[in-house]
Amino acid sequence: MTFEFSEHPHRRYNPLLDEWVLVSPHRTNRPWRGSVERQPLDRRPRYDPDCYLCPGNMRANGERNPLYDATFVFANDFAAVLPDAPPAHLGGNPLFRAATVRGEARVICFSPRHDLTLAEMSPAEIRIVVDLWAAQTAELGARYQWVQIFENRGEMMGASNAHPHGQIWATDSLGSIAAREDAQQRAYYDRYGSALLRDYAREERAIGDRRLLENDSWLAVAPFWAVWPFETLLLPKAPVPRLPDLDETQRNDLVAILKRLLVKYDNLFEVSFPYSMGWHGAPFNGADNAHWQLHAHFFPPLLRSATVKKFMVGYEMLAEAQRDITPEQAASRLRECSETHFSLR
Ligand code: H2U
Ligand code: ZN
Repeated sequence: MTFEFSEHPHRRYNPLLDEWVLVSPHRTNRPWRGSVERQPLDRRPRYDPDCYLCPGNMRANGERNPLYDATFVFANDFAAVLPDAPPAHLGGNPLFRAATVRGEARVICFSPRHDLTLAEMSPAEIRIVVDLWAAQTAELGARYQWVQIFENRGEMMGASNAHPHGQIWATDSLGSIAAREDAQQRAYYDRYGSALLRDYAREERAIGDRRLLENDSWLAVAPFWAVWPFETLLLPKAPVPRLPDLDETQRNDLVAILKRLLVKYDNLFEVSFPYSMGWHGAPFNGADNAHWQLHAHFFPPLLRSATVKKFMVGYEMLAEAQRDITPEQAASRLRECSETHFSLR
């Protein structure tokens, strides 16, 4: 039996996290039947008087949102981290370690329109969000080592509200995943003298079967080591450490590729596609960070329809993450998806 990535069980290495994923393609070798369970179109009002993110409405803490007309950022009323948390200390027992964490959490409304998603917003509107992500990163990066920008979209991902919004958590230390990506990129740079994600992007562009989208400044791929069925990694082609470093062209190209990717996602199962996405850029630590390359991860939970999600359970909680369809198959399905949003057809 000669080994085929598309046929035989194997494990793939994630060099960003120093983790492995079990791939079991033989379980899905049946061809895709293309069954799309049509969901009723989720028609929301442009303004929802009960939404705590809509312009002019009252939030949980009694404050009223301004009548914003593009984006709006506010300090999270239930922030997970606080700027003035007292120092944590728990003695010297290695089994009971704790650490102080200080930080800030913000909520960012992408649009005053309650009924839109990033995928449905215009390029000009998305550009304002990109600029805001960059500005927030720069502002908080002056005070905190790590600025985590993210979006939880859809009830399936635990988003509390359908109003288009994301979050920012800035902390004085690197979270575990951020720290691992930092260490892994540094180790690769020390060993090979080039940046892991820049080498990776170059290889993926040459190979092509995991590439989803590309424009002058950006590349979107289904990573070789992806865990989530339709996971995507979005990478700038030129060296860029962080969001604020993106120039005018790179920002406009980001808007274009983001919109195309999100429309494809929505078209895959003809549903407003749930996901968690977020940006990883070099830590604000005063170091040179030549090993870092800015990137965004998209982790969507859906597996085979608008309602069937992947569960990270059993073997995955106890041994290792696992997937059935290969990233190459996922990439091919996404490449076939139209770039016109299904709600407009
Ligand atoms: P998610 O939908 O990703 O959970 O984000 C919504 C955030 O909004 C959540 O972190 C905050 C919650 O704490 N929030 C406020 O800050 N004020 C409110 O009035 C309600 C929710
Ligand atoms: Zn709203």
